Amino acid sequence: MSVTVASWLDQLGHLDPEATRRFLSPRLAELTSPDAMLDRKAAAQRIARAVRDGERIVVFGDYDCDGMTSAAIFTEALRALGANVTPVLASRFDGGYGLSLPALERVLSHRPHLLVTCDCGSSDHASLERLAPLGVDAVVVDHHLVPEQPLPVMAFLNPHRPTCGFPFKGLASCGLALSVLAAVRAELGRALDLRPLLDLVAIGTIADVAPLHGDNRALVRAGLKVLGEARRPGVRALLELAKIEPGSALSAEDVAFRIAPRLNAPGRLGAPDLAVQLLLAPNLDTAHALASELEQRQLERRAVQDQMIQEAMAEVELERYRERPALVIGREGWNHGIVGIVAGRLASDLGKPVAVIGFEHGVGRGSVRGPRGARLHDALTACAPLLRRFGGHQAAAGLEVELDQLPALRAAFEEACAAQPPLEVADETPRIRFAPQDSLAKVLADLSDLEPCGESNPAPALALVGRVVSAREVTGGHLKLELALDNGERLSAFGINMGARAEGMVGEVAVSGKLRPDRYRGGNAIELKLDKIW
Ligand SMILES: [Mn+2]
Repeated sequence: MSVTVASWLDQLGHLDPEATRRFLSPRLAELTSPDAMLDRKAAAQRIARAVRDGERIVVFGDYDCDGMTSAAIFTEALRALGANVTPVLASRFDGGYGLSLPALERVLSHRPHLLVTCDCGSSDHASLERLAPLGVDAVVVDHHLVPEQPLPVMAFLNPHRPTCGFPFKGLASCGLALSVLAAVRAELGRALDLRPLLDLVAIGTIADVAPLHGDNRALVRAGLKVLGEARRPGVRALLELAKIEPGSALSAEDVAFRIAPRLNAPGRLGAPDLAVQLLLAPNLDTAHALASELEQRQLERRAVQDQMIQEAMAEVELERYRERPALVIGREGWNHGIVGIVAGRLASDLGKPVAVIGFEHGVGRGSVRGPRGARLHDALTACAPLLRRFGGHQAAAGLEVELDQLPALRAAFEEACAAQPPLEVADETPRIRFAPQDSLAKVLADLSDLEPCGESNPAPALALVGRVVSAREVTGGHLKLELALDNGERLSAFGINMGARAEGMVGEVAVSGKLRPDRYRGGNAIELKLDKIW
């Protein structure tokens, strides 16, 4: 192993060789034993009975990637076991998150004997209570926070239940779904290969920003491989849309930025079923037809988003909101499936907490985002008397408000944000120092063993010192840099929007960035994508 990556592992605290081995090559065979997972057996027994007796099963998932992949996993595996299964997803425009009453109506229209909810259900008491009198059994598979009030269901599988002894709390719902299916398979004593479902587990886990350590690291590492093989028609069509060659090594970043947004697009426009149908498409023809519809939604989503950002920024300039401590902005007709993306963009551009609200008939639903460290839930709590509803986390929250409360909300939210201690803007990218005895190719290969990188396992940037051979500004204001390293190698580096730094850049420089194969030049060329120049 390269000295560079070995010293990084030291820094991470991987001093024990066995723990290091598990980190670098996690195995599915070493997943945490699921025996202590509360209600796993009960869930599997009830689902197995439905399979055996040919009962109608509805699998209900939330509208995001974790919910839809969980629903797809249950649907595909249970169908393979011969079950009668219909997937149904929550809709942002018909009931919103979780098993709302309108969602329950849609579930019941399929006249199920058994309902399995995934990625939601833990706090849907009102809907779940209605099932028993109708003779419908329910199994909840979820990983959201658990209210104290007991849930009226046959089995409630959620590692966050206080009495659940399963030690790894980081599984997303898609990981839980896979585990339940392994138990169903055992109950039925049937052969069923679960590995082809790992691509869906990778998508759901990464998109849900679940921690990429422990069991998730093993699941996602294996899942990315299955995803790259693209045997699933829907995945093959998705990769084509994202311009990713089947057979290439996918990163968690590819999933987060190129695959998940496409799957989310239909749900943001009120048609989440399209995405789950694509994931379940039985052949390439169907997959291609669904994928081109999906791409339409993706383009539509982007157009709506751009329009909203433009309108918001015009108002920011007109009303001089830049000078305010926080931004509250809302408009009749803004799509509330997209307000979250717009709020995130404005928060990062303006560097302050932002609430973006879409109003319909005088009632607004909005998303709140802010710079790292902002305490958004606290700020909303201070505005509670003005809100119909609010919830979420410190880092991302949602609200409902009436139109005539907007000016008062703006004043109260600004005041609450101004009262918070100033944010420390820290550069949080972990950096790994290049050891001159290594070759770039060796370091690049070792860095790929750290994948999947993302939540709880950030991708380190490589920091190195080199002598400037050439530095020039290229079209678009970018920087093209050629460095001579102490180990005798040449390295070309590329800095987005760093073109102005080229002037007068001579002698030794210290830089950092992401090392990657230079696909443009082909062969085994390696390039550094700069994130910082000292
Ligand atoms: Mn989830």
